[in-house]
Amino acid sequence: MSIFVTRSSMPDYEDYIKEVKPIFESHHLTNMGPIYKKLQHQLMAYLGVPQLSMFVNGHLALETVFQAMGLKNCGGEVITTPFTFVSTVHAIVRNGLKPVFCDIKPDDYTIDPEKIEALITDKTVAIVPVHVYGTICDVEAIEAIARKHNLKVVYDAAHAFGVKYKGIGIGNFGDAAMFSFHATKVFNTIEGGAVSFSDESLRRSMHSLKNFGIKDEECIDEIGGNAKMDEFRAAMGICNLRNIDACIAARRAAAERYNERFAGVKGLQLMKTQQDVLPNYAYYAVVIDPEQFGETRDDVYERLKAHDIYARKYFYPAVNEMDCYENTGETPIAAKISRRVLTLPMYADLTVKEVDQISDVILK
Ligand code: T4K
Repeated sequence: MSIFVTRSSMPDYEDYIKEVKPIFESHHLTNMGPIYKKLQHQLMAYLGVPQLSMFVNGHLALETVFQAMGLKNCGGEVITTPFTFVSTVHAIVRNGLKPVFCDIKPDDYTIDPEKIEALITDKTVAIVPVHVYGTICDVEAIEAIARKHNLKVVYDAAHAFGVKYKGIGIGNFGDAAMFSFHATKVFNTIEGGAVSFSDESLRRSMHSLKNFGIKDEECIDEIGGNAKMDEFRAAMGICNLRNIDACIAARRAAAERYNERFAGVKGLQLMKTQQDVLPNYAYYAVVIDPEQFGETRDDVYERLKAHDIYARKYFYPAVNEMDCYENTGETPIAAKISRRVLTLPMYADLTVKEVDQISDVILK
């Protein structure tokens, strides 16, 4: 049977049917109904965040934050990483903001805070770091820079559901953090996403901008769109949240098995274990040095494919090498990592036997 890079976690069928039954009785399908509110409160407790606004997907959640902060079309520059899924940068650009690419650290692939300050100009309005693969950014160094230069920080925490730093939910760092609840994520609502934040003024805007800017029946005071999470997706979230700890524990077992199998293998750089971090094992990435390993990343990708195993090149090309952002910014480390990285299958249902099967193909 084919093994893909990931496989959506599914709730028990009966559990989901039970959860959606009230929708059939109430006919209340969307527009922040009771199931939306129930999930919102459960997630605020699970993530340990004071405010959470839920969206139809993570991308629109991120896009909306910039507008809610008053940054849309302000002519500002936003410092971000090119080593991410393209959504991060699209969200910036679709707000009329200019992305300025900062290089990443070679050991954990997150934005390098030591390189941020040199990119700050009088037009810089925000920093958008990404907790790539669930590996957290240097949140303390980033906060110090942001405070010194009076910049907003919006984390793309699409991969970081449930991650904690020093016991604090990762959504509490920065001015806002976006989580993705896409089918391929640690926690899914089929499609979905959310933004956590603490500023009360942001709450009203986040709420209204995803609902056409409607304040009340007769007052529309912002130019919003439509990006609300509906009741069926919220029900999926409620069911999946019941199993989340078991899902993360199963991912952990798979990650530990990969680590065991790859320990000491020359030319394979494994993911860094971070101090004071409760991880979520969202992705399992290896960086392949072709000289030491004897094969390129693409060779390994093809060999796995020949065995019906579909690893992915997340994230290649680096965003500033994509056709639509062509050659913007000097980011040699991101360029190098993106050419060498391979994300291996990782999901809650992945068995140790399958991890061994994948590892055998890579190691032979
Ligand atoms: N920021 C970052 C850093 C992100 O990684 C993402 C999304 C976002 C922002 C935006 O968040 P969202 O708006 O998506 O909430 C996938 C996902 O579509 C995307 O959510 C994700 N990042 C990105 C890294 O990966 P594809 O095009 O690579 O996915 P696809 O369809 O090839 O699926 C990969 C594998 O997953 C399949 O081979 C099988 C499995 N799968 C897929 C689907 C769609 C399932 O098991 N069930 C499914 O329903 O983009």
